[in-house]
This record gives sequence, structure tokens and C-alpha cells, in this order.
Amino acid sequence: MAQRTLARYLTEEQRNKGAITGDLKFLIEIVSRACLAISVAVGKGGLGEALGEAGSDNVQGEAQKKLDVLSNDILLDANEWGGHLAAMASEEMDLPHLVPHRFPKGEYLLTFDPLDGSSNIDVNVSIGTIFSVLKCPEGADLSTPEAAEKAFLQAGTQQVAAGYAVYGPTTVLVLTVGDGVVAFTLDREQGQFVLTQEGLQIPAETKEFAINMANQRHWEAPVQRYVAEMQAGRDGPLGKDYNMRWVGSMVADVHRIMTRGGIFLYPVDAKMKDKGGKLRLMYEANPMAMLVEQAGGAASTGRQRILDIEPTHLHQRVAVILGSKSEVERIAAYHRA
Ligand code: P6P
Repeated sequence: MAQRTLARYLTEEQRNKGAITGDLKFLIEIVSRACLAISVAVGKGGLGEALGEAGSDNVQGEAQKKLDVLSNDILLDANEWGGHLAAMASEEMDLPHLVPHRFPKGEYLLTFDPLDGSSNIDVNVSIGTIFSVLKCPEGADLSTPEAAEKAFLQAGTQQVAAGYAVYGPTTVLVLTVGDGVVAFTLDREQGQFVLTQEGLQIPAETKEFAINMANQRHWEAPVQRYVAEMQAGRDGPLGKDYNMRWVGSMVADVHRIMTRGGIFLYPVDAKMKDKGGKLRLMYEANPMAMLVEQAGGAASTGRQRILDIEPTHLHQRVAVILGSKSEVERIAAYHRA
């Protein structure tokens, strides 16, 4: 049977199921080609000109890597001419990027973290691109970048698509358009994404957790209790041994969970309380939460479902606890106790 490429999958979702519009199909294909270009740049490593610091800081106050800036530019350049988008927002830009007047505007908004896990770029550890698609509200004020921010402030339940590309030993694009989760592996010889997994399901139970243990002294009591019980292993209240993984790239940790289960935690802690957490809602937590829920998992701040959060500003941060449903439900119960 002929390989099912991303283009074929999207065409089937559009034609056979009416799950997506032609413009959304086009948008996702464009984003996938941008991810392919980023994969090529990332894959060059020291052979290219793109390792090291860019010499600038992003809106988060984080030093930008050259590949952060390059990846952001690749996504902007790929998406602004197509006529499917009204505006884009990125971790790397303070304000939304409006589609230039010389191009037609479309009905969608795109948010992205162009290269998540930047601290891992120079040490050859997996990194990734995360993206989320929203509908642009009717009559939204897109007269200026400042005015356009309001159009993006929609709860995660409003996302029409979400996905990530993980640049690891292979480049894999994981996607949902609200009809389950599918994964495509980049065939470098053909230069296209080929369907390699569909109907991804996160096991409800797990024995693997992902958290940065260096922050343990800052955690709130429910998180302290939850992690201590897993560390107690089979002699503790959970009666089983757990293992820990922490890549330092959300995309890599989430991809492992999408593939074999687990729970990922970046809680609000005493160190990050004033900022609301470490991870960003609009282009990290929300797209990953949509993917995880579409794969039968759960995504919570510990106190509320991430997808229900009504955003107040574009770069707002949030606690993220996501993965195997029974684990997320247990730690949420500890937060209610
Ligand atoms: P820490 C990468 O900078 C990131 O935003 C996520 O990809 C990752 O999960 C997290 O931060 C790592 O944070 O504090 O462990 O370096």
C-alpha cells in the first residue's frame, strides 16, 4: 500500500471526514515544511553557522540561541504569504506578527515555540517545535500588533489543531486536528513526513515520572507528597517502583509520554510563583494539553484543567502536570486535600 504522507492524511481528514478546512490543511502542511527546514538546520549542528548564542534576549528574558532566531524566522517566512493566517505569535517575539498588507489574511491564528529546549541545542540533545492553531475571532482588531494580542487570548479548548516536531535521532511530527493523535516520521530521502503511528493512546497507568528534582525544596506540599510516594517505590503507599526521566526539552519528555506513558510535571514553585510558573500557556501548555487529552491522557495545573484556562496575556505562564490520566487525577486529588 502506498505510504500515507501528511498531505494524504490531511486530505482524508478534510474530504472524508470534514474534520478540517482546506485552509487548515494548507496551514498544517506549511508548518510541517517549516519544521522540515528547522530539522535540516538543527541537523547541521557545528557544520552549519547556527550554533551558539544570538547575542539577544527574548521577551522571557532568556538568552536567545542563533537557532531560536533562525527557527522563528523560518516559521514566519513560511506562513505569512499563504493567505490562511491572520497573525502569528511566538515565544521569541514580544508582540504578535501581523500578516503584511501585501498578502491576503486568512481565518486562523498560529502560535508557536519555534525551538523548545534551547539549552540542549549545543549539546546535541533532542529539541523541538511546538505549535497551536486557533480561529481568528470575527471582527478582531488586527490594526496593530498591540491590538492583535487580544485575538489570541482564547482558552485551549478553542484550538482547532496542535502539534510538535521532535528533532531527535529521527524527526517526528505529532499532530491532532481534534480527531485523535497521529505521528509522522520525516523521510529525509523523499523530503516528506510519512504516517508511522495513528490513534496514539497514553496508558492510564505508568511507572515513569519527569520532573526537575533540583527544584524539590521549592515545591508545594501536594507535589512533595506525590513525588515522595513515587520515590518510596514498592515499600511505599503506591506499592510499585518508579523510574525518573528529565530531558530538559518539554517536547522530548512529552513525546516519550505520548509513546509509552508517564507523567510530566513543571509545577509552580516558590522560585517561580511570582511569574506563575516556568512553561508558557499559549504555545507550550495548551498545544501539549490538547495532544495529551486527544490521546486519552490528562493535563492539569494541579488545580484546574489546562485547556479551560482563560488567558489574560500572551506570554502567561502556568503550572503543567500532564500524562497518564490516573496519575494526573491522583496529584489533582492531593491538591484538593
Ligand atoms: P529546567 C526548555 O527551556 C523548557 O522550556 C522546556 O522545554 C523544559 O521542559 C523546561 O524548560 C526545562 O526547565 O528548569 O529543567 O531547565
